[in-house]
This record gives sequence, structure tokens and C-alpha cells, in this order.
Amino acid sequence: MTSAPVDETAELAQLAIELARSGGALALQRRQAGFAVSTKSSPTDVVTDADRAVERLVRDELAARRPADSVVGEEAGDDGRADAAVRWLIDPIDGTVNFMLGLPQWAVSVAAEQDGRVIAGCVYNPVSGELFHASRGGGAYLDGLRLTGPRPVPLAEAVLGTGFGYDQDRRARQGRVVGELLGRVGNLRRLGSAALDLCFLAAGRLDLYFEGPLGEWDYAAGLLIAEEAGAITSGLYGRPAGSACVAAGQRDNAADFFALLEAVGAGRE
Ligand code: LIP
Repeated sequence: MTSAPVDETAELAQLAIELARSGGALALQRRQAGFAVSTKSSPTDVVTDADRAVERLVRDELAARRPADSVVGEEAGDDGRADAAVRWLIDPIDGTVNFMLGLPQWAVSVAAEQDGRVIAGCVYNPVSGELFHASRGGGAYLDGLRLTGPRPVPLAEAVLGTGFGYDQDRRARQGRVVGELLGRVGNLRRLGSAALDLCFLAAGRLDLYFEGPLGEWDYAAGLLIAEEAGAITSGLYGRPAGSACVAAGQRDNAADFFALLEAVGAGRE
């Protein structure tokens, strides 16, 4: 596996920031102007015409500036260009339910992948104005502040971030798993955006995180940001973090956390 030259990684990281910012500005404008809502896999799996408009904007910009690259987005899917050297992963609005309800916890997530590895990513919350970004080997940042990852706290004091799926039966199983965990960790937060949850872990606002399954667009940028901030990540059961499950903690508590998650059957709901 050859790593991208530093200058290309920096170029991709800068473009991810620009795309997230322009997508975020459009999303905020649509939020204020009004938007239509429809559903996808279930009555709770909502999508708005703002999601679609933001993804369209990002795709058009990439087609103009990086025509040889491949794009995968939550709403328009995979363009299937398997020969592309760089693949972009776009969640136009991560936390769509929060966006729809007016809860200020949603973000545009943009990641660039090369040789199957995410090397640049940006998660931008246009409501708070917070822009998280990272490049592989270059560190993770909130605006200009270097992020140093979660607190070194024991599980019993740790605040755990998680999320639940759109399928009712799966949500019930996930709830039972979380019920097993609550007596073993310090507290729980379900904030509604996997991308921002991972950024909050990177920023030390959460101590532990797990969720699964997830769309690769949900976690691609946030996982890079968390790893570049020093978080330890896993997909449990010997897997790397990925669509089946993303689990993350801090050097001193990650092994215990992952063992606890496996013991309660997390990531297998
Ligand atoms: C959401 C995730 C969230 C998860 C939701 C949903 P979306 O992404 O960010 O963590 O719990 O079920 O998948 O659908 O808002 O882009």
C-alpha cells in the first residue's frame, strides 16, 4: 500500500474542508427556507430535499475539480468507478432527524479515501460553526485547535456516545445491549450524528463511542478525526472499525471497553 504524497493529501484535506463548508452553508439556508421530508427504509429513516441538494452540490463540485475521482454518497449512492485512485465518501447531512426537528446537532461529512484508506476528512456543523478536520498522519483539529482525544478515565466514569438504527426490531436489540452497558459506564449520550459523536470523542467531549451498523459515509471522516486525535478504535471480534461496528476509546480504557462490548454482544444486534 503506497501512501499518498503529502502534497496530495494536503490538497484533498483542503478540498474536503471547502466542500463541507459550501455544503453546510446550503444546508443551513435550506433549513431556514424550508424543506420537504420523505422516508427511506422505515418511517424513522427520513431524508429531506436539503440532503439531496447538498449531496448534489458536493458531487457537482467534485466533478468539476476532481473528474477522475469516484464518489459515494448516502443519497445518490455509489458511482461505481472502481478504477478511480481517490474515492470520496459524502454524508450530506449526518443527523438528518436532528436537522428536521431543529436540534443543532447535525453536520456535513466529507472524506477522501485512497487505496481503501481514508486519508483526509472534514465534519462541519454549520449551526455551531465548528469545523473538525484531519489528514492521515497530520493530526486532527477543531478549527485551528489540535485535538488530543478522549479523557483517560476508567469505564465506570466514562461518558459513552452511541446511536441506534432505523429498524424497530434492531433498535430494541440495541436498547437491550445499551441497558447492559449502563451499569458499567459512567453515563450515556445519544446525540444523533455518528460523525459528530466521533469528533466529540476526538475533542474529549465523549470518552467512549460505539455504534453499528453504520453507513461508511456516516463514520468515514469522523473515524479519521478520532484516530488522528489518538483514539483507539476497533470493529470488535477481531475486525477493524467499519460498517459493522465502530468502537473507540482511550489508550488506558479501550481494551476493557472492547471486551465489555463483546461480552454483551454489541455490534451483532
Ligand atoms: C445517522 C447517524 C446516527 C445514527 C442514525 C443515522 P443519518 O445518520 O449519524 O448516529 O444513529 O441512525 O444513521 O441517517 O442522519 O445520515
